[in-house]
Amino acid sequence: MFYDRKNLTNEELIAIYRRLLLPRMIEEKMLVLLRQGKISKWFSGIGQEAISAGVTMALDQDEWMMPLHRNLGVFTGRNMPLHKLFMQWQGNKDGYSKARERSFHFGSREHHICGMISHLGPQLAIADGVALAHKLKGEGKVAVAFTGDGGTSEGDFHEALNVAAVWDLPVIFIIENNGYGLSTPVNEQYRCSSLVERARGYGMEGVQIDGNNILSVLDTIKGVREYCIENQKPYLVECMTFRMRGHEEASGTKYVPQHLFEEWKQKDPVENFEAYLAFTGVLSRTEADSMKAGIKEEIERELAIAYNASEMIPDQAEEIADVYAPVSPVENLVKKGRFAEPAAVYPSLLAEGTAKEARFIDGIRDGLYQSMHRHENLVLMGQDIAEYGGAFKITEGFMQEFGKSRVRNTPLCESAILGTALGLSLQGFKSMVEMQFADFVSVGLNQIVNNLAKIHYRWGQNADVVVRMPTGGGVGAGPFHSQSNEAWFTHTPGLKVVYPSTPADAKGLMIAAINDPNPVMYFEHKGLYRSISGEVPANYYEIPIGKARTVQEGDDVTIITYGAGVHWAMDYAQRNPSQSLYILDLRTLLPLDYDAICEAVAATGKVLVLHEDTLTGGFGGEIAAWIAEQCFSMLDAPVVRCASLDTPVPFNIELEKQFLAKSRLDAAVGKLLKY
Ligand SMILES: Cc1ncc(C[n+]2csc(CCOP(=O)(O)OP(=O)(O)O)c2C)c(N)n1
Repeated sequence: MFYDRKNLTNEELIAIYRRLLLPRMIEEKMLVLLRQGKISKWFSGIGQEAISAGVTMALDQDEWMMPLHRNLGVFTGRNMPLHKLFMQWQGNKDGYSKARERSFHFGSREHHICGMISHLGPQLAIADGVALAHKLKGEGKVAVAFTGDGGTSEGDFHEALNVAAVWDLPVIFIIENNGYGLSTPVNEQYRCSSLVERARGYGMEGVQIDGNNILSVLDTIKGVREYCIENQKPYLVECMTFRMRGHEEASGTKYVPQHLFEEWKQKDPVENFEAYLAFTGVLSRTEADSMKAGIKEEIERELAIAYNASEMIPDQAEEIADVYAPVSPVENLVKKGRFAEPAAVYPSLLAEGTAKEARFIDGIRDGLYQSMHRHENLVLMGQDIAEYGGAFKITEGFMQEFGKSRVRNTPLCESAILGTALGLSLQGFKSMVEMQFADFVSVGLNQIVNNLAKIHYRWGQNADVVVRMPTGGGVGAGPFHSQSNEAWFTHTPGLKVVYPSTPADAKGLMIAAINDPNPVMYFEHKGLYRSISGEVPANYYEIPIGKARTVQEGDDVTIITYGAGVHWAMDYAQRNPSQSLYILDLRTLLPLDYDAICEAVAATGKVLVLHEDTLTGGFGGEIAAWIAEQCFSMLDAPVVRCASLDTPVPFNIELEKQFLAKSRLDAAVGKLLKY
């Protein structure tokens, strides 16, 4: 192997060797512990260490890295205390994830490492978000994301590289091409002759290098980093390497021809560099041996600390509390009074004082608008939201006022933009991602339910992201522009789900959602945008997340509902003045206002749960179950659900009427009244 030391001093070369050697020696020890059953799983990077070690050394310590399961050298390169890493792998509470995550699936803000989720590809777009934050702040920094060759077949790879190219983001994408994705060889993964060829297709530069040569990796990444910062562009680096062990230790290597092991053994990154240092007289074999002895001792010492880690005593309250980031006291200030900040502080789009006839859409717009004034670090992202103002014109005029860097048209790639939002959050930004229609969230679902939702519980990082979800039917828009999909998210711990039904709530919940440091799914019923109006204060105020609203009190039947259902219930009450109805608007579905539900049940003892979503698995089932469990003694009748038909949403307006829960509301209330 040819090494070009350029102007590296002997001391620097020795330091590089130590960086390369340390992960190798830790791994060798871990493999022993694995056999002894002291750790449960191990993804080996033996043979690939030069990549992690070289890339990490080429960066500043405060530049974010998004490593994967074979990148131990990233973690050691950032000087993470070994005993804490060992505790992590042993599943001790004092590890980096409080024993909630395995192997390398964790991060550390202190070390600017963002942990992977098992799905691999989602790591890439997070780097886009971090790089966007650097760009917006005018900082000369890069973000780095890793992928294997297998991971390049994921849509997330394509989306992340495309966004980085289109937005001119300083991101270095590293492909570790080790010939296999688990057992599948690269010729069954892609048809291009080399993966770096793809760079040209995205409009970015790329280079293929020997990933086993530590000096090549270090020198290349140093140069690429300068290029990315100077030109404000991304760069693709394909590092050719080989995985000397199985995908993980239990899966074996039978599928790899023996001759490949023999060939790549000759290219071992550690042994070759050691030989080079000995040959050039930089570090003799004896000196190398004494360095190894020192590292061995350090590993044993740190392991001894890890073995002394405190015993796991599960604490349910702590587990539940850590699912969400605490809402900071500053954000709570505005909750003290509904109208805490006068409009003069944060300008409003509404008329001076209180707009009497603001539409639902005006409430959403004003909440967003004032939040843009309140939070200079708030970035809006979505398809066609800039010049065009969004499919429903919610952000019309925003780009002109707040600039294109904060009101961003995105390529058509929901997953990458949600990942970008998480990356922004790592850098202290807030973001709002607009789904053009709630239906399209399905192609970004993974980032929401696995990354944004779980990250705080997994390693304490919050995802300060609001996802706007224009939802619902009633206008003959067919199966893919009409769905009610809130139940996809209420089932996911870590998310908050809000669903306003009035213009004033739309504004106050938008402000609350943006102030909240957690991921909030903000459902807005499209049918309400321009069909309902009401009083909306021009002040900057929050409607607290998790608080329901009693629409009206009554004695005969309670209707618990949200969104369009609130208006169906009010319409029913108007048509049936002789009946005394209690109507509860939940406003937030996650977390639920159980006290308000209890009060509403107690008022009548007859409960109807109404929603536009389909019946089976709809959120109404959860509410009904909770009432049955907790309020049984208050009930005079079974809890009845009124929901839409268990079919996709049909296009024809008559079919859709039949589909919607509204068409069965009268019968459902009638059924309850008979008890
Ligand atoms: C979305 C998804 N599908 C499947 C898997 C299972 N899986 C884990 S690693 C892996 C192979 C990854 O190959 P590559 O990206 O080349 O990385 P390597 O493991 O070779 O370093 C597979 C299929 C997964 N983790 N995520």
